[in-house]
Amino acid sequence: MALSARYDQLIRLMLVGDQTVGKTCLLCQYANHEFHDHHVTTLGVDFRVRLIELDGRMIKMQIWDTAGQERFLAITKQYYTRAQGCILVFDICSRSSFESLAKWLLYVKMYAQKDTAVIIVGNKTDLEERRQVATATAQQFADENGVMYFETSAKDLKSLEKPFYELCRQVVDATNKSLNSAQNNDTLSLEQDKDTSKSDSSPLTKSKCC
Ligand SMILES: Nc1nc2c(ncn2[C@@H]2O[C@H](COP(=O)(O)OP(=O)(O)O)[C@@H](O)[C@H]2O)c(=O)[nH]1
Ligand SMILES: [Mg+2]
Repeated sequence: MALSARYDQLIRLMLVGDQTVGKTCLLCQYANHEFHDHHVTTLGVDFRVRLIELDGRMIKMQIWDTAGQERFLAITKQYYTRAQGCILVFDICSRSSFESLAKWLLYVKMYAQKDTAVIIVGNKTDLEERRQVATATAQQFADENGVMYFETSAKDLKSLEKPFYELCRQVVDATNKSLNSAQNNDTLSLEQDKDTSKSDSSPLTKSKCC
């Protein structure tokens, strides 16, 4: 069996955000340890994979890279529905890309599943001198929306490990939680079935003795 095929769980993540904030670069760096200086417009969607170990289990992350333009929304919409985790990316050197976060959050609320995990990433920290969005401002926005905030540079692989790891953890925890509650429901309905069969038998018992 190929090494890449050995995993315990597959999770689907998605990168969203305005055009040129660095979504494709983040993904290339995280999955393939490469950085590209030139911008190539993402057409619709593209994906890459990366395996990480979490609590002794191998998790295969399938990470979808979407185009930031509205004209691709019709295509990307269906990916929201399947994503278990979303990374909302903005460029710390672009105030407008930060202001767009409200719109991207709205799309997640509109099209993704209710329990989809979300994090916000402020990218391009290597361009600190051109920063337009203070860390505290972005952190406050994240806090107000109940999500975690991270800052990254697509040039620095180390800065990407934590956000992806945290999102992966949130998705795995949510999956375990829903599996547990499904199992509890099964147990409950089994017990209810037992009870019903008991009460079903009681009229018989009664009719016997009367
Ligand atoms: N300095 C710097 N440039 C970046 C970073 N991330 C992306 N870029 C550049 O920003 C441009 C747009 O990146 P891209 O990944 O194509 O953006 P996307 O449209 O969001 O996918 C490209 O020229 C990248 O080289 C980063 O962290 N630091
Ligand atoms: Mg792109």
